[in-house]
Amino acid sequence: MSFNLVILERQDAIGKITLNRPERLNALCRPLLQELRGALEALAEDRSVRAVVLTGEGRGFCAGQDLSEPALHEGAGIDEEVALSLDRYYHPVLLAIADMEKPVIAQVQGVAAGAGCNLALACDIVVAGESATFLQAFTRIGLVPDCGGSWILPRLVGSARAKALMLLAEEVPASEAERIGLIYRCLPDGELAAGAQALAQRLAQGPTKAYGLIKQALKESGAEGYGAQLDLERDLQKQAAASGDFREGITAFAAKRPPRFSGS
Ligand code: LHQ
Repeated sequence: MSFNLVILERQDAIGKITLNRPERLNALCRPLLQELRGALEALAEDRSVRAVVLTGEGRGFCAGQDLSEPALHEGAGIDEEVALSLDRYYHPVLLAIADMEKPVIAQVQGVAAGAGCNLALACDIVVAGESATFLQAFTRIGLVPDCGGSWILPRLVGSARAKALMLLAEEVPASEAERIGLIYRCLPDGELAAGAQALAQRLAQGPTKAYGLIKQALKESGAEGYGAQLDLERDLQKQAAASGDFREGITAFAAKRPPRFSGS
């Protein structure tokens, strides 16, 4: 597989994947998600790689779903397209991270919004620069959290905070994210890359098998299972994507104006 929308690098025992659409704040389109899945699978299979870093090129980590993707603008069937995107393009990426038998570190600079926020939180350890922000952007466009958000957020920060984050869609600065346990560590911007690299180096020298087993144990600690929750999120997202408010949200975004939600 050749890579254009992600950069795949290997250095010693560390694999690094960089989302590479900086002009769109690394928004996630289907081709990018396919490459991301391919890169994750390549690193999963490479026994010489023992830790993985996921980051973004440019001033943002990832702005979530590419809201200009043609499939979201084709009118009838938009809900089906959203559900299909989750099933076919997002879930394989998230499961590749969850199933990866080595630690994955998210190195977050700038904004991590919507699916981009939950992509970062799906990683095993999240480190962020002090100017980074985490944003459950979904309700801003009339959608519900997907990409494992409803699974991971209550586990990280408790139900009260998780609900507020998801309902209010407010930006959480990295320092606050560290304080409430949303992420592992907030670092000075100038130390982010070196900090993530040092963590990866340490993990790459650690008990890789044990790390894989720890990930398995944590993954199976939920009552219904991660896959079932992803399926549930898909079904709910399909309903949200059929709403008038989603249509308004995406139209307002394109017109660069605040949305006027009607509750429809
Ligand atoms: C973008 C995006 C973007 C395209 C910035 N798309 N271009 C949904 C449906 C289907 C399946 C799966 O799951 C999902 C879940 C989701 O992810 S829904 C949530 C989608 N994401 C958002 O709603 C966030 C939208 N973006 C924003 O609110 C802002 O751009 C943030 C707060 C992220 C950053 O704001 P700024 O730092 O002020 O940057 P900007 O808005 O000026 O963006 C820079 C450029 O990137 C700009 O393009 P332009 O041509 O004007 O320079 C944006 O249009 C573009 N961009 N996000 N998601």
